[in-house]
Parts: sequence; C-alpha cells; structure tokens
Amino acid sequence: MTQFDLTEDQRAIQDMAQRFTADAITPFAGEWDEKHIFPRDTIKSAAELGFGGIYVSEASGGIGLGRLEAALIMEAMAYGCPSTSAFISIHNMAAWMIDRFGSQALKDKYLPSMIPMDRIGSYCLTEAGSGSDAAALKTQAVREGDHYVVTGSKQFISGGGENEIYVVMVRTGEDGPKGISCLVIEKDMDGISFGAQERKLGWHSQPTAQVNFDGVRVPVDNLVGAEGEGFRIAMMGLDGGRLNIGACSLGGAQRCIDEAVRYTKERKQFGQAIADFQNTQFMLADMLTELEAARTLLYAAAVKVTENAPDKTRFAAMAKRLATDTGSSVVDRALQLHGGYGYLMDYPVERFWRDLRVHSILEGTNQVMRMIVARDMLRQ
Ligand code: FAD
Ligand code: 2MC
Repeated sequence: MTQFDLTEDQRAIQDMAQRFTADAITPFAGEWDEKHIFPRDTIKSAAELGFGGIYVSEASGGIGLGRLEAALIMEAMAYGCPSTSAFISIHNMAAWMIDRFGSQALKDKYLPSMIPMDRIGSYCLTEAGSGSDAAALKTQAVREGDHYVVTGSKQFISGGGENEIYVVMVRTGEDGPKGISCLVIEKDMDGISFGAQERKLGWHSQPTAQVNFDGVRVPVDNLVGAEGEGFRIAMMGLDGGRLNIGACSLGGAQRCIDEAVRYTKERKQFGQAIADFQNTQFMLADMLTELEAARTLLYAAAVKVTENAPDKTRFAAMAKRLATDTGSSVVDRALQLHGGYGYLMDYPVERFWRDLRVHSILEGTNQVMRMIVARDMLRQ
C-alpha cells in the first residue's frame, strides 16, 4: 500500500491493523461470507487492539486517535473483509457520539463495556419511510416523568438483533431536523423487538434487521446531548462514518488490484500471460491511478474532520462518493480480468464486488453526497 505523508505513528498503526487483518481476518473472511457467520470473537480481538474506540477520547477509555488513523485501520481491515471492517466502523460511530455529546454519567454507563466491544453499538437513523430524507423520521419519544416512551421502527439496522446498544434518533418535538433527539436504548429493555434478518447481496458477515420499539421506557438520562440536537449529532457521526465506509472501499479495491496482478501474471491465453496484453496493463494502470486519487482525497478529508475544518462535511461527502464509486469500479474491472473464474466463489473478487456495492448506498447514497457538496458550493 502506498503512503500519504504518514507519520511514523500512523505507519505503526497501519502496520498493526494490516498484521491483524492478515492473521485474523483474511484467512477466514470467505467462510464468514459463504456461511453467513458473524465473527464476534474476531471483533472482540480487534477491540483488544483499541479498535472499539478508535476516536473515543483516552479519558473515556478509547485510544483517542484522529480520523486519518481510523481510516487507515478500516482500510487495512477491509483488505480482508469490508463487511466486518464496516461493522466495526459503525460501532465506533455510535461510541463516539456518546463520548462526544453524552453526559459524564452516560459515558460511565456505556463506554466501559463498549470500548472492549463486550457490548456492541448500532446506529439507528433510517426508517421505512425516511431513508435519504432522514429528517422526516417518525419514531416518537414522548416524555413521561423520568422516562421517554419510544414507539416506532428503524429499518436496515446493522447489528440489529445482535448488538446490545442502540443509538437511536427519535422525534421529541416539531417536524423536521430540529425536533429530533438522540437516545441510547438497550437490547433488553422491555418493548424492543427485531425483524427477521435481511437477506442481502453482500455484507454477509454481519446481521441487518429492523428494530421495533413498542412503548420502550428509556430513562431521560439516556439522552445524548440536548433535546432537539439529535439530527446534528447524527450528521456529525456520519461525517466520520462516511470516511470509514470510503476507506473500506479503498481497502477492498486494493485487495482486488493485488489479486488481479497476481492472477494476470499466472493465467496464460494465446501462449502468453494475460498480463502481457497491453489492454491488461492499461486496465491495471487505470485501476491503481484512480484508486490512488480517491485515497488521496479521502485521507485529506479525514484530516479535515479531525481538525473540525469548516468544509469537513463537504470533503467527507466528496471523499465517500469518490472512494465508494471508484472502489466498486476497480473491483468490477478486477473481476473482468479474472474472466469466468472471477465470477466463481473460488476466488475472492466476487465477494468484494458484492460487499462494496452497498457502500454507494448506505451512510447516505452517493446522490445524497452530491447533494451535500452542491448545496455547500451554491451556498457560498
Ligand atoms: P431512498 O432514500 O428511498 O432512495 C432511493 C433512490 O432515490 C436512491 O438512489 C437515492 O439516491 C435517490 N434519491 C432520494 N432522494 C433523492 C434526492 N433528493 N435527489 C436525488 N436522488 C435522490 N441505516 C441506519 O440508520 N443504520 C444502519 O446501521 C444501516 N445499515 C444499513 C445496512 C445495509 C446493508 C443497508 C442496505 C442499508 C443500511 N442503512 C442503515 C440504511 C441506509 O442508510 C439507507 O438505505 C440509505 O440511506 C438510503 O435510503 P433508502 O434505502 O430509503 O433509499
Ligand atoms: N454536521 C453538523 N450539522 C449538520 C450536518 C453535519 N454534517 N449536516 C446537517 N447539519 C445541520 C444543518 O446545519 C442544519 O442545522 P441548522 O438548521 O441549524 O443550520 C440541520 O442539521 C438540518 O440540515 P439540513 O437542512 O441540511 O437537513 P435536510 O433535511 O435538508 O437533510 C441530508 C440533509 C439530506 C444531508 C440528510 O438528511 C442526510 O444526510 N440524508 C442521508 C441519510 C443518511 O446518511 N443515512 C445513513 C444512515 S446510517 C447507515 O447507513 C449505516 C450503515 C450506519
């Protein structure tokens, strides 16, 4: 993997994540995908390296790194399994929201078990009727004394049914973004239930399910930030999440480039290695060039999010859009270079093709990313 002006510490973190991936993820990821295995033990091992609280502050027990370091870790783990890497990213987003906006009591209540991933976090924004238009969400939280009574349903929740902690965006006030608040809800609270596991094209190593709330009584103390701040908190969480999803595409695409180089050097047709055809060489050259360009933008955006730069949201959106579209396009070309064998599960490329496809859809579709960028451009 090429370097982008990384410090010695950043290289050490990248190296640690790459070694962890080579030992604990890459050899097993194909089986996780094929048999739909959720690798909870491996996720727990990742947390032992600090990956359960990458940008949670050290004061709260996290490893307090920046967003570029987080992207390096996600990219490295996605080289083995984009689905598992992304799952760990979502947990990090939820833990960060509690650390950044929660009261001290809330942090004390949840983070000590979340950082080691004894309890794993989900992020719950999407509903059946509000996907891209997230501010239209309808899940209600009505205050009754010291509790909110929560009723509604969240769609497509990563970790749904498996995870213990749900960071949930709910409506406590008026229509639109200003009436939204953020609550921490536990899996075993009365009135919470889960839909059947979704049957998906990819991301087989992690569960996805609807999460239903039927009069769930949640202590008022479980509010993250103030009432009405939930949408902003959710969006700030996604600024980082989108970088990580982009990084997962970079890692997956890099793996497929490496697989394509190896395969095209070995595979012979017309009496020569297919790597000797100029078409193959030009394809490989374009794949790497485009991936490096996307990687450079993503790392730059990550630094902006760490530094809380005024244009961080625009950069995170641009980087997510470019990295995920480029990643999928690179993997598609790697599959083509494998010919018919690329379509078989005997080679890993088809798994990456399926896993990366959803990165252009979730954590905001790539159309929504363009909307964010264009709105910001036209506002100025
Ligand atoms: P829609 O919003 O209905 O969009 C359909 C199409 O219309 C898209 O192409 C979209 O880009 C386009 N479109 C919509 N509005 C506009 C517009 N204004 N201009 C141009 N085009 C537009 N959500 C969570 O909250 N937590 C999770 O953990 C989570 N995990 C997920 C895991 C998986 C496997 C999947 C598939 C989804 C997950 N999601 C999760 C939900 C995901 O974020 C949404 O699917 C996504 O935001 C899109 O919403 P939607 O599916 O309702 O599509
Ligand atoms: N940081 C801080 N504040 C933000 C923000 C950000 N990144 N983005 C928006 N806000 C604020 C914004 O400033 C505004 O506040 P104010 O009125 O005080 O200025 C408020 O939030 C409302 O913002 P908008 O007016 O932009 O809201 P709008 O309703 O137009 O929608 C949009 C914005 C489309 C960008 C948002 O709904 C969106 O991101 N949709 C996509 C949903 C999404 O990404 N879902 C992902 C679910 S998670 C997932 O998929 C997983 C796998 C975990």
